[in-house]
Amino acid sequence: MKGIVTKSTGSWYDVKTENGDHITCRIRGKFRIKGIKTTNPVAVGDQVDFEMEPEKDTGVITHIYPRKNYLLRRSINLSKQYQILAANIDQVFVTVTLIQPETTRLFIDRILTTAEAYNIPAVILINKIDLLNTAELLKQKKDLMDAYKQAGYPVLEVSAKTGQNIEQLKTLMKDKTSMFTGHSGTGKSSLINAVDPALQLKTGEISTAHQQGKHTTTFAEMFDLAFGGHIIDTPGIRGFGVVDMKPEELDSYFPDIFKYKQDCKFNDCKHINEPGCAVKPAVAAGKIPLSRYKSYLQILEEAKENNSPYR
Ligand SMILES: Nc1nc2c(ncn2[C@@H]2O[C@H](COP(=O)(O)OP(=O)(O)O)[C@@H](O)[C@H]2O)c(=O)[nH]1
Ligand SMILES: [Mg+2]
Ligand SMILES: [Zn+2]
Repeated sequence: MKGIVTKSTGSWYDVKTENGDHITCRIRGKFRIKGIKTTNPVAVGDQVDFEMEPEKDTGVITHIYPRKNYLLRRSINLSKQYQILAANIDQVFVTVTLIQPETTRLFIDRILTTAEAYNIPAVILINKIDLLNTAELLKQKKDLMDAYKQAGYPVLEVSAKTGQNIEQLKTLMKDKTSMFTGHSGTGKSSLINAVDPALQLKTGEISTAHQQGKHTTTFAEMFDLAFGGHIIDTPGIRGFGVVDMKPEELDSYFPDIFKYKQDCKFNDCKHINEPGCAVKPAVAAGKIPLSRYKSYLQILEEAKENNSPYR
């Protein structure tokens, strides 16, 4: 039988069948991903085959279908091993706010490069637009929207509080598997509740920093959306996976910068001060948002120092 993994505890997996039944399954034998060591062979979002165990109501996973993408995080104790957080993600919503709290461009760009590295399409959600009541804040919102649209990302302004554009958000989410990421307090849980009130996620929790600091073993969980589609929640997990960025590949995770690379004189151009660079003139001409280029330089420095905050 075929199904999709909706929850994992490390040893047991909840598998939802095509007709909607949930079967508790375990795995038999070894599954490996080429090139990386993982502590969990099966993750939420995996498409699997399973067989029922004789005279039991539990199953055994016998096959994992190839993943179109997956998110990793470093394993809790074993530094060279990874945990697969989730697989087969259609899109990640990067929830940003201009105030309460302020989300920086650098933070957004870190998530976007990570999403690019994992091959997960990203959408920028500007939440709490009901709070933008001054000309200055409205201008900041416009600048943000313009920059990311120019960089090639879909941008939607919303308010979980007033319900503004929540229907558009539902349209984007319909029949897809989505994740939400962004600073604590930006309204991720509120937005998920706004699109599907049946989910009733807790909002306004003070902070999960304590929990995160302890590296508690948390697993992702997948929920059905009443209007069609799924949401993957990763409670207590900070950030959005890990990537070891290599300086020479970083520009490939900035699609707006990468577009110009073919015109750089040197094919290993890092777009800092090299002669014949096509990226810097494009920034100067306003074809690449300056904030994106600044983020690129900052993340490049970190990648060079090999102390990337993605770790
Ligand atoms: N004014 C306003 N407040 C919001 C909005 N969305 C969420 N909030 C509030 O922001 C706080 C954090 O929301 P929450 O959903 O818990 O954020 P999360 O940490 O990203 O899941 C809560 O007090 C929410 O009521 C919004 O669109 N407008
Ligand atoms: Mg939350
Ligand atoms: Zn260049």
